[in-house]
Amino acid sequence: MRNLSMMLVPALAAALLAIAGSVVAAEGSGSVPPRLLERLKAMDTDGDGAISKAEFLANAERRFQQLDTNHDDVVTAEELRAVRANRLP
Ligand SMILES: [Ca+2]
Repeated sequence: MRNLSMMLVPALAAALLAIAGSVVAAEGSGSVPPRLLERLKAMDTDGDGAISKAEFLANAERRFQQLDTNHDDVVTAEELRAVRANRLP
């Protein structure tokens, strides 16, 4: 469960940014790291400049499916380590 909490931190940060203002507004502030901004833009699938609950949940589902490599509907520490090990620096 501890590892799942680590995964949720970036997702919650993205949700809070979406609630605080639109993606466009965040881009103009200069305070959002470019990588996070790109992730927010990718979540905004309808391109309206904001992340709806449906867009947020769809992104979370995609991320979960990517992490759950054996598709047993559970993400284990081993699966998280494998994903991290395969990331490029
Ligand atoms: Ca949107």
